[in-house]
Amino acid sequence: MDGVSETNRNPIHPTDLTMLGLGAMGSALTAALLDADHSVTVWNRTPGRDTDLVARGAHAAGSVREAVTASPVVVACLLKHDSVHETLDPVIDALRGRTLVNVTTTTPEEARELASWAAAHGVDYLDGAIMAVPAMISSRAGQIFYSGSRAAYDALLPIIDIWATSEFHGEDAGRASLVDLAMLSGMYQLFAGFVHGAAMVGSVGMSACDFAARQAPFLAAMTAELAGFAKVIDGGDYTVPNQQSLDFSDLSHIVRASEGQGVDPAPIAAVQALIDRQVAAGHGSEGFARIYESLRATVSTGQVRR
Ligand code: FVH
Repeated sequence: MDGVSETNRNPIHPTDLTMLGLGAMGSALTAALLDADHSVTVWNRTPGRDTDLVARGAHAAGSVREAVTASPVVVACLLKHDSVHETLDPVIDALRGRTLVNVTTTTPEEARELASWAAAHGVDYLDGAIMAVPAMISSRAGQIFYSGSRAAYDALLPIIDIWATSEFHGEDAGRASLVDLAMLSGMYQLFAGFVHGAAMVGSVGMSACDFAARQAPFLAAMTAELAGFAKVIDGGDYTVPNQQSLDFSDLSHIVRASEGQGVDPAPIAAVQALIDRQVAAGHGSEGFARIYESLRATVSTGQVRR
């Protein structure tokens, strides 16, 4: 016997997949599966969030255990790492021999923890990081990064690819989350940059909308620079020609302009601090991309590398 008890083997309504969590995202993922004629069992902590999905053909489970035993594949689309453990720890025995696809946002370490917890209980684990909002599900515009069990990814690709463009990032279960959060880091710093600028011009009565009308196309055009920075970073040589030097990238006038308007310069001051570190280390004539070394040094060794 493979440790899957009789009741777990003969669920009330065997289905292709089970969805745990019917929030905005879980509901969108379930609807997409139903539209693609997959059979889905659903469960949500708070009752009453499955009405529409059941009307569209989903099977409502009365408990987490019933939900888990209904399908060979269990998808967890809950709020955070704790909610995954709170929901699944009590029924981990029922998950044995099945595949858990966790698309709940977690940190890389949390994803790795879930992967080893799952492995310890004979559960195949695939971690997913959703780079899309619910409205983008079922479109190619959305992306979902996966890492962990390659076998699970390959076996499930025809199904999970219904949700968005899928990309596998390796057997390290934390990698998909790392790429996801790194991209979100860039997005939020861009948003913070816009809001800081809006505060600066807001101090003289320009509306954020007027500012956005100028800032959005400008920032969109500037994203073309990313590939150039990336090439320099990957090459590791910050002296290659045709770069804006760190010395020329002195942003202290922007910091003073912000302070002069009574606006907290925190977002731009953070960039200046990264520049200052490299200039102080004697790299002022090298390219702006060298601030990468400030960031990397802090993370990797704790020792500031000169
Ligand atoms: N919505 C989005 O745009 C983003 C896009 C990128 C990825 N995220 C992540 O997806 C996970 C689910 O997010 P969501 O948008 O569905 O979130 P909610 O609508 O707030 O629903 C949350 C569901 O989680 C259940 N839940 C919360 N805590 C617990 C718990 N302790 N035990 C069991 N279930 C829990 C909640 O149940 P209930 O409140 O209805 O009882 C919802 O089903 C998330 O990781 C995003 O970061 C979405």
